[in-house]
Amino acid sequence: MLTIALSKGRILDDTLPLLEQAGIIPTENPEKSRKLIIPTTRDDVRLLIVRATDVPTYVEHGAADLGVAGKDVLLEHGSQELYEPLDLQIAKCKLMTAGVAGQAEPVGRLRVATKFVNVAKRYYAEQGRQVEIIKLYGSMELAPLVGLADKIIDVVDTGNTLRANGLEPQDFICEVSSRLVVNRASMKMKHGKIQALIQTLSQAVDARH
Ligand code: PRT
Ligand code: MG
Repeated sequence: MLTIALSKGRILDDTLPLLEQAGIIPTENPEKSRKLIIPTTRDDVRLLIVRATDVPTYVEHGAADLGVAGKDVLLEHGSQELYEPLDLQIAKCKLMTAGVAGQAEPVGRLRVATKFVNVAKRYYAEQGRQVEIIKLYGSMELAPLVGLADKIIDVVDTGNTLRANGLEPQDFICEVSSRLVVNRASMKMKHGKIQALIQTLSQAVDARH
């Protein structure tokens, strides 16, 4: 059995067409179903529906053999334990800093609100900049508007969410796309099956570009 961890929303939407190329089609709609373990048309493959940020954890511990996670999530999770054999080139966006449009930088220590605490620490350490990181779980755009922070670090696609809140994208941190991740032990124990899947997915990705 191969177990694949996926999150609902854009990753699921963009991954299902790729999995279909490998004959893997969920037997019920994962977006609608309340089930968290979804069988597929291949009786040796099942899907686990988990939070986007939990995908690396399931795969690292071997509760899932494979998963699909954003590079932002992987950078923040920071595991050396995962193989990352394929860029699926889906759910693309950028990790950026953002702040109130037209507002000057504070002179002293910068306060940065984000759910990407580890990414933020690394980024500002590289810049040699003293910062106070404020951990948030969502609605980051609010923080600079109410004086909780000077800036945020978040993923940005169109920038519409920032602009709608009077913020502007500022410094580019890195490009983000979703990656196939594989558990190390699974890669050894189920090598044939996993290699075949990686190959099929890789061809499906190439065909789309
Ligand atoms: O929602 P949940 O808290 O469970 O987790 P999540 O937000 O991490 O999951 P999800 O499904 O929203 O995102 C999964 C992955 O999609 C992320 O880890 C990214 O790798 C990728 N991705 C691609 C994005 C976006 N584009 C994106 N635009 N993730 C989030 N956004 C947000 C962005 O933060 C902004 O608030 O969508 C909003 C709209 O973006 P704009 O710039 O187009 O306005
Ligand atoms: Mg979300």
